[in-house]
Amino acid sequence: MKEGGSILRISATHIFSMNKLAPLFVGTALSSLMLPGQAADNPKPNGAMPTPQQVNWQRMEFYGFIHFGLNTFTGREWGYGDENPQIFNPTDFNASEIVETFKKGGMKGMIYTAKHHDGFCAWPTKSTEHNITKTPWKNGKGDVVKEFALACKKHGIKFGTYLSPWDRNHAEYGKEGYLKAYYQQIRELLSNYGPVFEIWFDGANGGDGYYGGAREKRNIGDAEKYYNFEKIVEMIRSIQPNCIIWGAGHYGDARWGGSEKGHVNYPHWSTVGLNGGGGGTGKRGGERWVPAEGDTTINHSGWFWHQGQASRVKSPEELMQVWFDSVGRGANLILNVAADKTGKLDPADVKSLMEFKELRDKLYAKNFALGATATASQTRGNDKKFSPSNMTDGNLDTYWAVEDDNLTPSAVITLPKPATFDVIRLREQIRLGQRVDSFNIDAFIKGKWVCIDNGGKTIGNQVMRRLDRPITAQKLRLRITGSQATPCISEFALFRQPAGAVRPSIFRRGDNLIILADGKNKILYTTDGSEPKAGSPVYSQGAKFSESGVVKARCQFANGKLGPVSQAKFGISKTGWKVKSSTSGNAAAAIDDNPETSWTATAGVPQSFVVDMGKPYRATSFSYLPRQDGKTEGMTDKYQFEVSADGKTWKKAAEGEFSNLRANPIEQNVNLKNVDESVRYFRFTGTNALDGSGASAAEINVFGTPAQG
Ligand code: FUL
Ligand code: CA
Repeated sequence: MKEGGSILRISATHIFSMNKLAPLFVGTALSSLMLPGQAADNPKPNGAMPTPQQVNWQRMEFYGFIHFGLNTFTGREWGYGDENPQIFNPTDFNASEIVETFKKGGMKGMIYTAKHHDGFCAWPTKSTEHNITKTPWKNGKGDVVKEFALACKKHGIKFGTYLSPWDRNHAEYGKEGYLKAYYQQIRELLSNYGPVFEIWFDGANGGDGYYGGAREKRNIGDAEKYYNFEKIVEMIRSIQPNCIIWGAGHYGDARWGGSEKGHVNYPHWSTVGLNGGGGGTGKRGGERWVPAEGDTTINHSGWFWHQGQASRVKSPEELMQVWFDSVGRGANLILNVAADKTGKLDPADVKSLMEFKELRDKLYAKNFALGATATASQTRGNDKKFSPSNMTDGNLDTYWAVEDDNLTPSAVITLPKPATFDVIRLREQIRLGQRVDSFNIDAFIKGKWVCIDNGGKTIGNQVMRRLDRPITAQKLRLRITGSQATPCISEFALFRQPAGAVRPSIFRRGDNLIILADGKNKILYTTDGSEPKAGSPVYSQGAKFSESGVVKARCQFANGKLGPVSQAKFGISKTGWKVKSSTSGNAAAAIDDNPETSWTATAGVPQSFVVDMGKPYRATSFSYLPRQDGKTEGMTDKYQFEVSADGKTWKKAAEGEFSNLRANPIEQNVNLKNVDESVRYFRFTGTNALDGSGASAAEINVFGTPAQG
């Protein structure tokens, strides 16, 4: 790829000379040259192309995910498969209410986890006993899938389903027998609940599980072969040809965005190669059209609902960043909002979802380029059908095109009146494939062209480019600087981001509490979990906070009004902590408050370290942050946590599995059991680690209160 600055210089001179020498490029002159009845052919499709179903799906942009099942009641992210269905008994589940909330949040559909890795089927399946009929909920007569499907129909959004291939409950998992059950589950879900817009085949296959009591590790080898996705896809097509198949190895219609943060990479391609998935970037010129979906949850605590997660909800501004990094790069975004044990969404999540919607509504309130007139360096066959004004007509089906051998055309749009904007959105006509490699945007400011974006790479389904600051102009120029085949551009739109809410950022260094806002307004804060209000303590530099708990803060503006609340959860301050011993590795790195440094033990498990917290606490929970450097070696996925008052006699306070670290290496919170006395020492042990290495930890936190007396 060329360096941005040189693209800028070359193209600027090119355009200047073009303006002087070639008055024919003016649009009105063009149309007067057109001969009646002259019609140019459509450009030939380029490489891999989407199916009509994929085009419709890519235009959905945004839909919801809901994780709700046995894990909701155990607090786990991955159930082992031995959970008793009797624990599933939501007291206030109302599918219609949930779907209505999703719809109000701007979601065009929702995907429900009909079966997660624990194997529990939330509908009365005939394929396994481990299902909803064995629960006390509605006396075993309920059907969560049906209720969601009906609610989606009622509220006019699309229904989709997640059906985990990995099944930690099924006795035959890994063998032929399981497949029969699994295919039946797919058939039931696609035959009995109306149209399913998307079916999700999760790629996680963790190995060990209950498996009908065997409690062992099962290796399925090549997942694509074992599940026989080729056959599965054939079956799905025969039942619901419009269903988008997510995952499914080489046979699916849509792919993972590459992280569970919802982000996809830029440049970004909807195409992938014959042999690879394509991950978050896709493959330029790839042979298959398999667009990406960015997936993430609205809450930092995970996919399922967890006790106390209200303090870990993502702010609307964080979600906006996710939006630009997924939808804004041409992928779809699926956002999870989990239901709790009562069957309701968490009010904190819902609040953020609605504020996120408000921010998007404000962003999209006006497309300043709509109805702009346009001229171009070339128009295909001088045919009006391919006019550059197709980019500003609000119709995604019409597009501007040039001759086949022209890979670097440019077009100028003139807005109805000058506008101030800071987001530029472009789209290619993806029905003809994805073509553009790079582009620049200029604005005509004070009598000359100024490049306002020289970093444009792919366009594809869509790209949203955010400017560092708003620009006011009436004339804009799009310069395509590289393309695989003649570009076909269907949209050139301009928006203005809503003014950002002043929401403080909260940190802690040692014992020092640091709360930053815009530097102009007063910051009110609390450390007891309550909402700061008029009269709450005013933050000033030097404030200390050494306990564990939730700090909340908001600005109070000159007119007395209160700004939006931000929050951060802290463990017990580690200033008085010391590593007492470790089996290997530098354990101090796991208690240095720095997520970028990690304790990494030498190969082999178990590996452990002991910390002296300096004084006794009533410890209630601890958290484990896996290594954050993008590597998975040594991530501790099975652990033990012991506590001691004197560093000599130990008591096990927790043990278990950290699930899903590979795809989603977020902080893991674990409640401690049997801890009613003072805890001064803890021992963290990694009993199993990913990828055959020794254990590791980027950070361990402990939550609790100083012991009394
Ligand atoms: C992952 C799963 O393992 C998680 O539990 C979750 O369902 C997420 C959407 O996909 O791979
Ligand atoms: Ca660290």
